[in-house]
Order: sequence, then structure tokens, then C-alpha cells
Amino acid sequence: MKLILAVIQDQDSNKLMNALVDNNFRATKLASTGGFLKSGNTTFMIGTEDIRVDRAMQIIKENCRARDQLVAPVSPMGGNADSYVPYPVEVEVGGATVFVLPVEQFHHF
Ligand code: 2BA
Repeated sequence: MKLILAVIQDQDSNKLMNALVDNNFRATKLASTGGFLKSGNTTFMIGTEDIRVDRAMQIIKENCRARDQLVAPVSPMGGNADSYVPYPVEVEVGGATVFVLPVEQFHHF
């Protein structure tokens, strides 16, 4: 068994959850925060048999798309003024960032 952890954008979360449930995957949605943008994103926890990992990955790819997001400049007050960027910078936020972990034990009481 594997545990898939997928960090995705909030905008894609309902679509992804519906697609997973339609394909008989069990998933848990967690509210999370990205360390770089410090804004909300969504983390899916999907427990599944090894042979279904590729299908789950395909569904994630089909339902999550990359978007450009603006990073607001952070005030240099109390920080290092040398690295201060006075204008918003655009970064591309995935798609999805996915980890696949082996599951040692699974219990469902
Ligand atoms: P954030 O940390 O808020 O990062 C958002 C986007 O900012 C990233 O998109 C990337 O394009 C950019 N970025 C992140 N760190 C950067 C840096 N040090 N310098 C320049 N640009 C940077 P994604 O790579 O698609 O990541 C989307 C979200 O996935 C991340 O949100 C974070 O919540 C999660 N994530 C990404 N890599 C991870 C990792 N290795 N471990 C845990 N979570 C991760």
C-alpha cells in the first residue's frame, strides 16, 4: 500500500476530489499553507494499493493545472535591504507537488 500526498491549488481541489471519488479512491483533503507564498493551498492524502498509484497520478495530472501567481514585495524593515525587491514577482505554482510514501501498516476500525 502507498500514501500519496499531493499539494495542489485550492481552485482545483473540488474537481480533483470529485474525480477521485468517481474512480473509487478514498481521499482526505487538508487545508495547508505554502512556505514560499505563505498563502493557502490544499493537501490531499490518498491511501491506495500499489497497483492503483499510476491511475491516481493520472487523475491528479488531469485535474490540476499550473498558474502564475504574484508574490507581493515584503518590506525590508528589520530585514536585509540588499535583497529587497520593490515590485511584485510572478512565480509559476504547480500543477501538483506529489510525494508517494510506502505504508507500513493500515488500520481501519
Ligand atoms: P509555496 O511554498 O508557497 O511555493 C509556491 C511556488 O513558489 C512554488 O510552486 C515555486 O514555483 C515557487 N517557489 C517556492 N520556493 C521558492 C524559492 N525558494 N525560490 C523561488 N521560487 C520558489 P510549486 O513548486 O508548484 O509548489 C507549490 C506548493 O507545493 C508550495 O507552495 C508548497 O506548499 C508545496 N511544496 C513544493 N515543494 C515542496 C517540498 N519539497 N516539500 C513540501 N512541500 C512542497
